[in-house]
Amino acid sequence: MEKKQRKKAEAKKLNIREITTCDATAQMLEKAERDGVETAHHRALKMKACPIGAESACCKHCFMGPCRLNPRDPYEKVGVCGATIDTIQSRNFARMVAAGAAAHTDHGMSMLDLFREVVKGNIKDYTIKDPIKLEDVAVELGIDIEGKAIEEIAMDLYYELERTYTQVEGEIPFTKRVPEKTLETWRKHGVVPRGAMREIMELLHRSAIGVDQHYANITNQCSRTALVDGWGGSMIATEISDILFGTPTPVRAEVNMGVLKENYVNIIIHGHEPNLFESMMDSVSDPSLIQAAKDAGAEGINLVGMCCSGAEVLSRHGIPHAGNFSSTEEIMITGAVDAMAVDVQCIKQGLGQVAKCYGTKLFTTNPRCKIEGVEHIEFDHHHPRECTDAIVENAIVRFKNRKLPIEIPQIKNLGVHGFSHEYINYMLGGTFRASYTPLNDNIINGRIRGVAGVVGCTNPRVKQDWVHVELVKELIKNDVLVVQTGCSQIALAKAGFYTPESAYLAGSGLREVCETVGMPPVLGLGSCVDNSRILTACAEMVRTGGLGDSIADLPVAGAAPEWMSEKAVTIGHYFVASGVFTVFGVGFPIIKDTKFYKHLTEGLEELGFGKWGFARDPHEMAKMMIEHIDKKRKALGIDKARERILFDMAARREMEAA
Ligand code: SF4
Ligand code: MSK
Repeated sequence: MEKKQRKKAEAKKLNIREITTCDATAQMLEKAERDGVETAHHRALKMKACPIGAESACCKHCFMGPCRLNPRDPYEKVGVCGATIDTIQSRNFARMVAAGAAAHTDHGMSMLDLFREVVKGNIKDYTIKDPIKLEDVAVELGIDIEGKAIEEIAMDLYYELERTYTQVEGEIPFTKRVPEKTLETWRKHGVVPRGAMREIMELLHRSAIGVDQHYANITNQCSRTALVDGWGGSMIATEISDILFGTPTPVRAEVNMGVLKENYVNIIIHGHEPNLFESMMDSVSDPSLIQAAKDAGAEGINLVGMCCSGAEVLSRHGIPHAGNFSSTEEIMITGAVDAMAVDVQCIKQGLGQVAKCYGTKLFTTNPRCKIEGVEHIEFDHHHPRECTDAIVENAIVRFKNRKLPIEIPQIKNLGVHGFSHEYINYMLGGTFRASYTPLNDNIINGRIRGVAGVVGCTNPRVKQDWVHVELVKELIKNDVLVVQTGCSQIALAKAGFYTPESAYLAGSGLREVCETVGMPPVLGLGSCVDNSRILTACAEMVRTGGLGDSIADLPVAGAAPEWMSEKAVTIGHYFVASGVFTVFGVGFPIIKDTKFYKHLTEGLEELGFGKWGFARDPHEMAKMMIEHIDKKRKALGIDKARERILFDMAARREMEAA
């Protein structure tokens, strides 16, 4: 090989230790290199991000363009139609918010469809598992439940929640959960969502060529659309899933690739909608299918989750979880995955090629997500077992015909997951006086400095899990209680933060509270739609009292340190619009110091909302979040002089040795 070519090839070789802190993923990436298999990490290395797009300095909203502005001098020129950098950036942002909101609200719609069919008796495979939650939500939304049968209450609730989608005027039902002062701010600025279809439609309209050309006005409709996700689609997905499948309570469960079992038929479910997973749980427990697996030489069937539906059933049922978004191709490199079934969202098209390399049976199951070259077995919630049984049968055939060597990283991390809002209420207050009062009291007395939501994806553009873990370490060390969902929850679980014993990593105040209650300093709430649980918790903190009148008054902050999905942007914006300071890592498609940038990072806060922040470095992120929490404590008059504990190298080494 020519010297030049060799240099080029070496430059494209993965530096695995720079790519991930997940040892299991690293082991599989090494195997991928040996096997000549390509993953998203390889493609990210080869595919340099477009520098214009990375800063959102381009527009292709019409064919007079596409137009490119100069990210270094953003006011130097405008698009052919005259659009300024602020219009272009806010419209691009709007399109992301609309897409993310559509994803979560469509997911919520599926859950609502399922709920209606179960209540009507048209689906027998699922039932209402949590009638108490059903009644609680119905009462909260003003439904009269006196003397009514469960089915009648459920149908009333269905029609009430359906308004979240179809309503063209008025306010969506879950605004009843929003603290009064927060709602006042929304009303003042005209951002109370009317209905999901209307808001998403209007945002797509307004962000088209020649419509809304004022960045602040566009941002307003972004807020309205994002709020219909957080307090609408996502909240419905969470509440209906709890009612149908059970509200999570803490459960011990294992996470990481070591949950695969060499002598078992291994089946992975990856995606977002829990109905596929719930049905698969029935299929793998079916005695005839277990017998078929044994007849094929297996010891049994091993069901494992990945990504968000994995995080949801991990939290709800303690089903083992094999890894987050940046490990979904790598898991198949073990050779031990007999079948992987996917539904919607965060499903890489690259899975198809890796599955082919290792003979894994990969199936799409949802009519909204098919992949060219991948077999589709449609999941119909009226007959769910037809799909999931067929996947198990295929997995058994693959197990019987395994030819390639198996290499499963022997790493498993045991932890406690499943801290729903309801359980936090009970955990802190007990059965008869369930309440958030002890949490608020401990924030007021300073043992807990504040609460941070650390959520979101992993992204091959940054070292997998590292930013999540470093950020959380520094937050808890500074007495900030951390709540988590999605791929971030899995990152911390793999790093061992989900045991009550990990309280020793927390600052003395938070540690004391954790030890008293017996909880870890990092609480896992479930999937990314379960970020709605964080909104509910914020509303409850305001209602409990002592921490201000609106969500914007609370000493809380949020972060998505390794985000990649449009859904993450929508989540970020519904937290901001709800009053929370939210920091995004990786980088963000925006140019510093443009008017739109200043509006997101300063202007929104001046209007009574939260605000956006951006930082790549986890320690910088932690600093920004803690400063914000301290600012809120000061405004509430509960600040005591205290220093931020810097997490230096010595402290880090001490932890690593422990
Ligand atoms: Fe260019 Fe304006 Fe068309 Fe965008 S909408 S591509 S800025 S002409
Ligand atoms: S799965 S949206 S990578 S969290 Fe919800 Fe993970 Fe982000 Fe998908």
